[in-house]
Amino acid sequence: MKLYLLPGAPNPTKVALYVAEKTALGVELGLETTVLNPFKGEQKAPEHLARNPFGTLPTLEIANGDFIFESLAIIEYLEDKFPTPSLWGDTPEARATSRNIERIADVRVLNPSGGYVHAVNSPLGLEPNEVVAEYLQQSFQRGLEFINDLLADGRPLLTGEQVSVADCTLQGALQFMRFRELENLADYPNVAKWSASYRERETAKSVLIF
Ligand SMILES: N[C@@H](CCC(=O)N[C@@H](CS)C(=O)NCC(=O)O)C(=O)O
Repeated sequence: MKLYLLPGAPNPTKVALYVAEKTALGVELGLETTVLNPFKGEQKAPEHLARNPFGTLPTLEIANGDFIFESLAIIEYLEDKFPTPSLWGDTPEARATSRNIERIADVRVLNPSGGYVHAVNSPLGLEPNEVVAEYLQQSFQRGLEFINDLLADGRPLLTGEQVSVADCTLQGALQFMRFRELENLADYPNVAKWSASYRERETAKSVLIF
């Protein structure tokens, strides 16, 4: 399987952290990874558009030659291929809860914070837009507030004692804000504590560049 990534970007980081966590648990995923250079526009080059017509990353070429280009679909495919140990949890209830938290981290934090970064200080050189930035900031702040409350019970990781896909997703989002010096967790002390602790993991150190 061939996995294509972009450095520092939220969705590729989510998948790269998932791969690092799964590998650290002893699973050999058998991935050949290629990192594209966004500053050279490699994600919009004809070779990549042939894999993924949206010209985005991550993209995974799977066993039958198909290309999968939604980060969660990539993770679910790898979970289906390598179900144990699971990065969702061991019971239907644990899996439902961790999927719920992951969706909140993705839909309510990663997506709006990614758009916010592009509206304020885009690494791809997009025009700043204050109105869009304000709207997206309010949106991801609500997501962070929820996660901050969730962590108030002292759990070390987002779904409890064990690492899950949710941790990978939230850290992918926060790293992108750090990259553009826009991360501000002052109002979310539990998220700040979780993030500092997560970043001490060897898996995180092997992936995160900001
Ligand atoms: N919904 C997709 C989003 C993929 C996406 O937009 N990736 C961004 C990086 S986070 C990208 O490739 N941006 C470069 C570009 O659009 O040129 C997913 O979950 O993977």
